[in-house]
Amino acid sequence: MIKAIIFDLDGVIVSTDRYHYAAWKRIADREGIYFDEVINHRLRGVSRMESLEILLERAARSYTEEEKIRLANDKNAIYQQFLEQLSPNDILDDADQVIEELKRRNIKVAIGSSSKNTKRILEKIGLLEAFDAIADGTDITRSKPHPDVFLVAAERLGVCPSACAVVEDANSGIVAAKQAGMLAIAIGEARKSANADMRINHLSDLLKIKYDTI
Ligand code: B16
Ligand code: MG
Repeated sequence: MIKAIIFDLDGVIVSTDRYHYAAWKRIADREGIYFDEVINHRLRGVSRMESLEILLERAARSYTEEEKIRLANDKNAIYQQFLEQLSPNDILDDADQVIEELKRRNIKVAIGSSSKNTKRILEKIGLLEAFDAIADGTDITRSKPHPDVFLVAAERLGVCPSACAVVEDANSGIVAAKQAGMLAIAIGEARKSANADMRINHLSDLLKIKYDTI
């Protein structure tokens, strides 16, 4: 029986993915490294430093650890400038209403995001208080596809992993959910993932699932 739903943030609750892309693209252009939206797809759900390693696969030279940290910090500064524009209008797919209705039905709700900017983003879109628990990039050292962030979320909710479902837009997150022993519900891009247990088109589809029979 499913008692809790853990939501990915980037690409599920809010479209910060376009800001990640724009910020990485600026770094890549500055360094003369080829980068496009297809490569960007591989960055979904993975940590900032791992994202940088993917971007540097196309680099003509190698970078020292110090240089890598500087590039990652520069990217984050650009990304954080974009985040300033966020408002409750950026909430995707009536996520706020779906979350409230799930809570009304006694389903616990949490965020499980690889981002270290999670709380800043939730504050900007007015959802910082909406969740029963938040687990993010500041809680873990291994990002998705490792299960760690979802296991932290389950522990904070006080719900055992097998009673949790995860809603994800990235294959890395779907794999992480399965590694955590959770039900993996795919939305958006992740619907292509062979690892998903269920596929939905809209967040409101979450209200049609009979959680007490799963
Ligand atoms: P930050 P999610 C992930 O968020 C993003 O999908 C990924 O592109 C990003 O690199 C990662 O957060 C780290 O973000 O640089 O803000 O710490 O999909 O797990 O909500
Ligand atoms: Mg995501």
